[in-house]
This record gives sequence, C-alpha cells and structure tokens, in this order.
Amino acid sequence: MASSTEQSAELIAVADAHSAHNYHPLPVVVTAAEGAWMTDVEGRRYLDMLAGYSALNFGHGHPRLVEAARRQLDRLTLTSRAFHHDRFAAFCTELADLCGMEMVLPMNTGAEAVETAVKTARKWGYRVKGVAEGRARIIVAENNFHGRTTTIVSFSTDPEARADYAPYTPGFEIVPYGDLAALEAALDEDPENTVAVLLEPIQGEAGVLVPPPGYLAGVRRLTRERNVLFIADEIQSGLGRTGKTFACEHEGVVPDVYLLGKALGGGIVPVSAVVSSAEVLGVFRPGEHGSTFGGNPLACAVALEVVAMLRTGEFQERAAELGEHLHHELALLVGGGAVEAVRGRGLWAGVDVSPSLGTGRRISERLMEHGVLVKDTHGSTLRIAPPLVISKEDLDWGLDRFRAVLGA
Ligand code: IF1
Repeated sequence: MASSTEQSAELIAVADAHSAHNYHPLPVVVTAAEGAWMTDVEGRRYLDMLAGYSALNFGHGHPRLVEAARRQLDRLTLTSRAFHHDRFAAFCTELADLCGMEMVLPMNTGAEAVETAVKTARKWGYRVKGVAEGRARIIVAENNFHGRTTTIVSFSTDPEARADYAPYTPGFEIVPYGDLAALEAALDEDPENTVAVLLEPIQGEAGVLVPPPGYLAGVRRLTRERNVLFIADEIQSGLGRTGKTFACEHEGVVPDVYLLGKALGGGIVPVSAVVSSAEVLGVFRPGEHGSTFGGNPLACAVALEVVAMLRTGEFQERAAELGEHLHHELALLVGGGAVEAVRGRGLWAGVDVSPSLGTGRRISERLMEHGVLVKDTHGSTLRIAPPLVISKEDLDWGLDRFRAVLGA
C-alpha cells in the first residue's frame, strides 16, 4: 500500500498514462468537498476559488441540491425525449419565467447550448427573417470562448483552441469586443442575412473582460434596429456570479436569447439550455434537433432547485456584497509590483500577475501549496471565482494567501 504522500503521485501517474493529455491539471487529487472547501487524498484541505469555472456557484454538496438529486435518483433519472416525464413542464416554465422568456430548449453542456443557438438563429433566419438559403451570418467577438466543438472553434480567435481542426464551419464574422462602431459596420455589411450577434456579456476565458459601460445596451439597440437576434452566452457569467441573476442586467439589457449552463446543474449534473421567445424557439419541428439526455428528469429536478434558490436573490446579494469586498482588496494589490491589473464583477475576477513573478501556472502552484486552488488563463492571468456560498472569513483567508504569494 503506497504511503499517503505517494498516493497522489501514484494516481496522477496512472491517469497520465491512460488519459489524453488535453488538460494539465494542478498536481492535486481531490477526494471530497463541501461548501467552498475540497480535501485531497492526503487529507489536505483547499479553498476552492475556481468553483468549476462557475459550475459550482452553490458550492460543493449544497444540501438543497443534493436532496433534490437524491429524491429524483430514487424515482426516475432518464426517459429520453421519446416520452414526457413529470418534471419537464415545471423545469421549462420555471426557467423561462426566471429569464422573463417564453420557451426553453434543454441540452446538457454549454457547448451544446451554443451549438443549439447557432442552429436556432440560422433556422429563425430562414423561416422567420427571410434570409437567403445558406447565407445566414452570425457575428461574434474576438477572444470569445463558447466551447470546444468544431463549429465553435471555427469562430474562435485562440490559435490553441482551433489549431489542426480545419476545415472550419463558415458563416461567422469576428469583430473586436467592446467596439460598437466595429459591430455596427459589420452588421451593415449585410443586414438582410445577418441573423445573430453572439456575445459573452463578460468574456471569461479572455481574462474576465468587462465591456465598456453602454456596450451591451448598444448591442441591444443595433441588433433590434436590424431585426438581428442578440444571443447572450451567460453560461459562465450568469446565475448569480456577477451579483445579479444575469450579467446583462448590470446594463438593464434583455437579450433575445439566453444561453445557460454550468451552475444550472448545481455542480451535480450537466444541464444547459437555450431560453428565448416563442417566435424564436418556435421554429423547431419534431425531429429537427435533439439530445439523448437533454431535459432528463434528474437534470430537471436539480435545475428546478437551482431556479428556486436563485429566486430568493440571496446568492446574487452575496456575490454583490462579497464581490465588492473582493475587488476592493484585490485593487489594493495593483501597483505593488506583483499585480498589474484586476478586472471583473461580483465574485468573479481576472488578476493579471506581473510575469516577473512567474507564469500563471507557477503562481497557481504556489497558491495550491498555500491551500488555495485557482486556475491561470493565458500567460499570467489568474481567474478567481469562488462558490457564491463562501463565507467572508474564508474569502479573507484566501485573500491573505494571495497577498502572501503575490507579495512575497
Ligand atoms: C474547458 C472558462 C474555458 C464558457 C462559455 C460556453 C462554454 C464555456 C462562456 C462551454 C465553458 C469552460 C470550459 C472548460 C474551462 C472553462 C473555460 F472560460 F470557463 F474558464 F475553457 F474558457 N460558454 N467554459 O465559459 O461550456 O461545453 O464546457 O459545458 O474547456 O477547459 P461546456
């Protein structure tokens, strides 16, 4: 029996030998978690400041979500969509109502919701807007991240995400993020055939980039004026992360289509959805789209509990209040030599660390040694997104370790 210290190394070595290396995880092997804390196989505890890239907004093992899943596990977990099941109607009406919309098309992963949105926009273009066959055009932003399918990486500007996946799916135009003039010019190149603008209200992978004030409202105006769908990818920014139910709310903007995922599944099951009006989602006829697990009873049961929890507003308030504290404390680090910039909103921040301190990966490893788990992105930006259930004491404990590692 390997000693406990070697257990992590042994498990990592076996995983390394028998799985594709499409990730380079930090050298920690988690075996249990509760709330904002994770425990590794050696019994060491870590404060989770990544929260599954916002899939764990409600923390690990939230009792309301585990109970909802457990009740459903004992009743019914899957029917396929060949039949109805008794959680589906409530899931669709409650989620549509939370979004102020009329209809839901349920899927599983975020990428599937994005792919479904691309198909929805194109079909709406041909059947409602009257776009010429095969000419549907969708505008996206530079430095976008919407998932990893072949079509989605076709409109990525990240060489790492799209290299060696050609031939790419056509029909996408790329404009600079945050630039309304560039968007207006792109829209006016072919307004008749443009069916949608697809944007993250805050760009996550790009480093938690908040657009200039007025940008989202401008996108809303420009798209409405041209009968073009505004599709907001709130898969990471939504469901409380920024201090409101949706990031678009910070600008008083309601898109034509919400894309939701990650936290919608409560950190328990993959649940995603396209949420919109009957005019838009009404374009589908039976057999034109689908998914084996989309809208399954277990997913619906958990997502219904997520919607009920979000209705209280308490998670949004926590993210707003603790987020203000987080950003205040992080801002104090800027200019001290270690931290070059901080961006974000609510309990979500991108911290640009000075390359002189080492790569983002190296800083993440040092934070791990101090008991804090975060993830670097592109070079030396750290992404901070703790569960919204984190206590102020634990957040301050984590910030102390940030100061220790970044200050040192
Ligand atoms: C990875 C980060 C990356 C997303 C937005 C759709 C999806 C995502 C705005 C697709 C997924 C995940 C994917 C994961 C790491 C994480 C991520 F930005 F959150 F940090 F990659 F950019 N729209 N984001 O953020 O959802 O299909 O993954 O359920 O691929 O490494 P998915």
